[in-house]
Amino acid sequence: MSKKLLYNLLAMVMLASLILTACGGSAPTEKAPAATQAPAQPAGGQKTYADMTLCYPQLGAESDWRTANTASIKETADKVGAKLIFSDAQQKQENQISAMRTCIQQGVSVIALPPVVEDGWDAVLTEAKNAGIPVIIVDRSVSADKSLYAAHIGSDMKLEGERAAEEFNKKFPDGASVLELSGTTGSGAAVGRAEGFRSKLNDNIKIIDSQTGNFTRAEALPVMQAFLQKYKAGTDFQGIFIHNDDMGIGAIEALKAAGVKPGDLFIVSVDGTRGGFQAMVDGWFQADVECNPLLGPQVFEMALKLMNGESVDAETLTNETVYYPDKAAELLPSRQY
Ligand code: GYE
Repeated sequence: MSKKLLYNLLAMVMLASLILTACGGSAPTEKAPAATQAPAQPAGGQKTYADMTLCYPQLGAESDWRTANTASIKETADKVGAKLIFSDAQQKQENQISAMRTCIQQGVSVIALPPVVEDGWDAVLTEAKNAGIPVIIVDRSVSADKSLYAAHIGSDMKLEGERAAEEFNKKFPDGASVLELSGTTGSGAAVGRAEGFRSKLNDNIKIIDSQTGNFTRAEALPVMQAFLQKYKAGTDFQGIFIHNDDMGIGAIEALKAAGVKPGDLFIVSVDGTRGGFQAMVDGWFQADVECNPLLGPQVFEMALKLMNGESVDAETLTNETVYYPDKAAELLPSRQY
C-alpha cells in the first residue's frame, strides 16, 4: 500500500471515530497501525527526518563509483524516512543547474550537490542562499566562494593523486615515462588528482601525455587505442595513471587488443570498486587508490543539523587508503561497491 493511501485511510478512520464519539456511538477499538517512519515531533520544535525533503541532483551514472553513490543516497533516505528528490544530469552541468532551480522552487529543506565541474555555480548557489535553502557540496568540490554553501563532504582528491604518484616513485626509482588517463575536464576529481600526482611525482618520472576519458569505460577505450598508436607500450612508456577504475577497465580492453599482457605496464587506478579489485586479481592494476562513494549517512546527518540551525564542519574529508593486488582476492567478496 502506498504511503499516501495509508495516510488517507488513517485520516478517514480518525474522522469516523470522531463522528461516532460525537454522536455517542462507540469508537472503533482497533488501534491505528503504528507509523512506519515519521517519528513524532520531539519537544522543543526540533525538526526530524520526517520533515526533510532533500534534493540530490546527481551528476550522472558514468561509473560504478557513481552507481554506488546513488544507491547510498537512496538507501539512506529510505532508512531515515526522509523524502528525496533525485535526478540524473547525465554529466551535464546545465541539467544539474535546472534540477537545482526546480528544487528551489519546490522549497526543499536542503540541497546536496555533487558538482560535475568546479566552476560556474555562483548564480544558482546564490539563488539557493537567497531562498534560505542550505547547500551541501558532496563528492567533488566547487570553486565558488565558501559563503555560498554550508559545507563540503567528500574525498581529498589531491591526496589521491599524491598517493598514486608515490606508487610510481617506489616502482621506478631510476625514472620512467608514464601516461595519464584523466577524468572529466574541469571536475574537482580530475583537477585534484592531476595536481596531487604532479606535486609528488619524482622529477625523473615524466608524464609524456595526458588525455581525458570522461570517467567512463566507453570513452577511455578509444583514448587508450590512440595512445597505443602513438606510443609503444613498454618502450615509450612504462606506466599509466588512470583517474578511475571504469576508465581502467576500458583501457584494459584496448591493451588486450593490442597484445599487451597483464604486468607489462605499471598501472595505478583510483576508486577501489569491485571492477578495480578484479583488475588487480587479474594482474592489470598494481595499486588502486581508494575513493569511497558511500556518503549517504553523512549527507543526511548533516542535512538534519542544518535544518535545525546547528553548526556543521565546513569540510568533512573521507578517510581512505590504498589497495594492492596481494590482498585483492581476499577482499573482493566483501567489497560493497
Ligand atoms: O572517482 C569516478 C566518478 O567524483 C570521486 O567520479 C568521483 C569520481 C570517481 O565518476 O569514478
